[in-house]
Amino acid sequence: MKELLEKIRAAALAEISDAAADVEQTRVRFLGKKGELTTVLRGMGALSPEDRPAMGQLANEVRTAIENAIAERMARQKERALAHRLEKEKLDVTMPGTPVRMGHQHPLTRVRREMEDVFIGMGFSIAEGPEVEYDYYNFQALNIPENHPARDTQDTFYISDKILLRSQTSPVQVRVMEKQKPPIRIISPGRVYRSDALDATHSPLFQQMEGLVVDKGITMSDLKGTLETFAKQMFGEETKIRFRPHHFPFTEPSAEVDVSCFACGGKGCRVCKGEGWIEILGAGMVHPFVLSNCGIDPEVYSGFAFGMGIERVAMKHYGIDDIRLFYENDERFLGQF
Ligand code: 2NM
Repeated sequence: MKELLEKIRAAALAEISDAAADVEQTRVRFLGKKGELTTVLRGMGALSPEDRPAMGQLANEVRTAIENAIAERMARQKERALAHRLEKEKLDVTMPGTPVRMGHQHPLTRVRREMEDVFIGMGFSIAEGPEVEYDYYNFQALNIPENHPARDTQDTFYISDKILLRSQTSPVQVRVMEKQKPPIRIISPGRVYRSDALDATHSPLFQQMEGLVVDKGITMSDLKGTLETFAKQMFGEETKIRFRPHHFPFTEPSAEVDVSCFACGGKGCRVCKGEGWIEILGAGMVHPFVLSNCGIDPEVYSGFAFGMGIERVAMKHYGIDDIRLFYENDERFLGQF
């Protein structure tokens, strides 16, 4: 029996140190219920009482040796598996990242926000309204009845007889005047529509920013001061403004407003086409009819209004000579801003 136990020990240890062998199978083969060592231990009862203690001790030694060898091998296996995993999952946190292509604001958005900031600085709030409008708000309330010639210069897209795409953002201001008692101090930036053929300076969709101030005692000098402050902040402290008489149905008196060319300072250059001045605005004192159409008493209140195209400001600002570039979404163009 001694030889048998030693043989079992040698066989088991050999198998455990064989890297190709499965230790679980080894454990079952020697220590399992029907394992070789277990079978020998079961046979102990047949030994004489004198031999039993020594054999029992040896058998226990063999068992412990096999168990320890298995435990050691399993621990080594676990260690190796961990080392392998760590190697595989190695992460160099100092490696430079994959560059992310960042987008940026559209040049028109940038210019619009810049314009908004100047007016917000003067105490204006931003008002918005629907792009699909009633004929009433877009024309009639603004003193442009049916068959008025201004309907031709502001020809737009009709949804029905009474509903159209707004040709200006003034309907927003009419809506504000209807709802809000003066003092009113708002700008209304947004998209407007005209059925113009697309060319370098015309687009059937463009953006406007209009402004409106209504209160007691508002005069033309408030209008001039406001626009001069805007022009200086937007185009530079040296900028001058110039009013030329004009006609709009919704203002009286009305004016077209030029700013001195910020490219040449007024001497005349390519940007201002040799004029020294650039036309960017229309403005005037809100017509008394418009005020009363909106429920504001023109005997008590007066107001000024102005409007300008955002594309035009952006084109002059960046030296862009074709409005279509803003709407073609060509990255070669947009990427330059
Ligand atoms: C312009 C030029 C002049 C204007 C008028 C009004 C309103 F609603 F108060 F009557 N809003 N905007 C106005 C005046 C717009 O755009 C060239």
